[in-house]
Amino acid sequence: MTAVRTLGQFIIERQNDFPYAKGELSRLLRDLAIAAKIVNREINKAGLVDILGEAGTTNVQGEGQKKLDVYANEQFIAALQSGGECCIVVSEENDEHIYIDSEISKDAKYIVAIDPLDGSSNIDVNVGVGTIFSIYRRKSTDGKATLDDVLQKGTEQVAAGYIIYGSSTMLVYTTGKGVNGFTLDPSIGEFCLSHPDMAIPKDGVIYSINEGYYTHFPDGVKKYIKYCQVEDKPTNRPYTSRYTGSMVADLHRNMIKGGIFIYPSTASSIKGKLRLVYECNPMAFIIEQAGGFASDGYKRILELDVKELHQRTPIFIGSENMVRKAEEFMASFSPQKTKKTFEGTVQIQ
Ligand code: AHM
Ligand code: MG
Repeated sequence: MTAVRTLGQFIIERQNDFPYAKGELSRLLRDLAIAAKIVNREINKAGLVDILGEAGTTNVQGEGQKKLDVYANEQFIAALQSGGECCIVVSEENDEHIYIDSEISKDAKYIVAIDPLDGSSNIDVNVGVGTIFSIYRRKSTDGKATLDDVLQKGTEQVAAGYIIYGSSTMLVYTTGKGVNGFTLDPSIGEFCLSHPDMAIPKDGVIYSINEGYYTHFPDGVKKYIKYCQVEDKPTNRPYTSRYTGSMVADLHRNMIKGGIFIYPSTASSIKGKLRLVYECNPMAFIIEQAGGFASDGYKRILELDVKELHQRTPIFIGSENMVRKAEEFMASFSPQKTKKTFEGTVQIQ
């Protein structure tokens, strides 16, 4: 019989991967996992208690908040507040970043960005949803951490992960040394290592995009979709289309099976829909650590400048060869528009 390795044991074993590690990051990951279990419990009984539907409020992006959005947000923030390792939380559900000022957090070095409930419109119909988190170390060395500590490039992440609340609940994370997945065993209430050293195939046959917006996509994306649909046996085309409405669920599937997920710019939303800080950067870090790639159609996601908390970006992410092919279509049919300024050539689209 193989011994079960819990997330807690695994985190402690891996702590020595970091020189001078004092266990702070390990404790932070533990706090996030505890909140995930609480949120999971509530999601599992969502149909039975009065937690389905709208909360009657909107977030900073003007999106209606579901009751579970609000609940998940509160749980993750509470876990980070009481854990003592986090000095600032950024959440999709809060306009501004939140300082944690408590006595136990006065020496906290980490900043956490979260999308507490990704794909929340799936909740009311019992389809998978997720949580995404990203962890940075503050750059400033004294005083209160600042907004500059938050606005770091994706390459500066020290850890990132997601939780998928699906037919089973999984926590998948990276600290920059590969990707490992843990499945929640409800009988013992522990995340147990089930997917060690996850690797995304270099090629795949799945493309995930909301084709309902087809007419609003840039030409490069339209041509790439047609490329995916054309019959060509040597390259396994036509590909299969799969899209759930939760980036976490779509990317989790594509990471295991091989595929590409795209949320491009549209005519009405030139920067796309998904947010860089707490959706695209953490997923890009995880996918790159698994051997894949993430691009905004032209540049690596992890190297994009971060100027605002709720900044949006188009994203092409998944199996490396598929993302590179999509980039070729963007370069040929939707070349980037630039203009010359005193500061040099800047992108205008
Ligand atoms: P959310 O975090 O507010 O739930 O929104 C993000 C989600 C992604 O998970 C998903 O891929 C996308 O929005 C779906 O949007 P659309 O309905 O426009 O396809
Ligand atoms: Mg989201």
